[in-house]
Amino acid sequence: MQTCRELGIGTVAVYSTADSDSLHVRYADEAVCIGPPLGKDSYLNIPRIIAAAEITNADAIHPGYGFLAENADFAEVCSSSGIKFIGPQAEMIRKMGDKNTARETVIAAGVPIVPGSEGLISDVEHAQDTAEKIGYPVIIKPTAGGGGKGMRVVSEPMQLEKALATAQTEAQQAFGNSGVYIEKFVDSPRHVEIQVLSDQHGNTMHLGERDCTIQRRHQKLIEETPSPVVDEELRAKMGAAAVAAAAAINYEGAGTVEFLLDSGRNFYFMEMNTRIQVEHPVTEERYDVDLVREQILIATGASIAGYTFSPKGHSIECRINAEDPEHGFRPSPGELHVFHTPGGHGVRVDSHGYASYRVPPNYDSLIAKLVVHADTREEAIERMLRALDEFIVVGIKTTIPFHKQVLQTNDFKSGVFDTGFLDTFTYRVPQVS
Ligand code: MV4
Repeated sequence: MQTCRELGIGTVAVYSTADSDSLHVRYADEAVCIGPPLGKDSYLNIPRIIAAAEITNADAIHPGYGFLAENADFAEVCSSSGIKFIGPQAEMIRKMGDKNTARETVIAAGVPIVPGSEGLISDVEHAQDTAEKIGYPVIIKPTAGGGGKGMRVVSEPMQLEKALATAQTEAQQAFGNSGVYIEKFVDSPRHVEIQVLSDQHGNTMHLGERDCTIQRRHQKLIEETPSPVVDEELRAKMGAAAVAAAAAINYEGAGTVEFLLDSGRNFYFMEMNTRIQVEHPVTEERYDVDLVREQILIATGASIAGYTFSPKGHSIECRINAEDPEHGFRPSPGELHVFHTPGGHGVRVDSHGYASYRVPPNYDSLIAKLVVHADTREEAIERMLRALDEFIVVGIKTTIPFHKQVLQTNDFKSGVFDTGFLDTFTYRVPQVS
């Protein structure tokens, strides 16, 4: 909506009754309540959202990064209702949404993938043959999953039959699709993803990587660009692979191609996210670009041919969640009695919060993205620590003190760590807050 205001485009917010006091509702030119808190009654209710667009005469819908952002049926309904879905066409979402299809699609485009099954696993014998051929440990993944949901690591043949049955049952329950595939398990990888932009005229480009290795239970907590372990040569290779993956489906819009990077700096395609992501601001800061503006321009048919970027410096994002790091990151909803956000040179805060706002218990716990930009990684870490100190939230627990501790560890400062980082990190209750 900030971008729309700059472009002179009017905005309509949709909201559930749990979000009537959220800042996005106040910021919009118009707002339409689409129902009660449960997703199926509001934010996941396609007819209600289309109705809100129709009564307000909306030309387009920006799906954000939650709920229906990667829902092919929604993109299709928008299109058949004469509303531009700001993002890719339904078929593109479908091709990447089914992870086994995505794998087969990118293999054909020459993108490196982890050795694994050819197609979905048909039966136990197929699973055994595949695992013998690629070697243990292996990982079973649901084809309808993504983001780590429902994955199972199998370290020896004895466990395979049972793990397969459990994975298939869980996949059926969680996604309504029991299809699974098998990959060689990559030990202690880093999560490095490439930002891509594709226009409607067949042009695709990449805007470098984001390193999202610091995660807890598949929830990213800290993201940065550039990755401390990616050099110009590797960036060019990963960038070309990401562009090939997007081009293979004739992609449109902003997308992210996710890779695992192993300790030998080999990279493997994992999945493609066909939406703008939470962590896109780190790319915006280093590349000096408004990615949402690019999404909107691409949706109107603008060309990206001739775009060049001069990436500069280092950017880090810390996700400020309404969670209690002292108690296993349990949700901590409630009123923000004080909400003082940091500022100054190189500091950006994206948030729907304000003093007296009540964080509802219904949705994701992200309340702010704290993003810094500086010339070097060392200076970005110092700036982030300064900004975290300035960020005052009274009323609920947040991840702010957790971030302060992570950023001061020698492992984080060295830049050399893997996705197991938080398994060995112990949060200590601060003596003075
Ligand atoms: C893997 C893997 C190891 N080997 N695939 C998790 C998110 C999903 N997109 C892919 N994931 C993984 N896939 C193979 N063949 C390990 C993970 C993984 C992981 C990846 C990135 C960041 C954190 C992670 C935590 C656990 C597992």
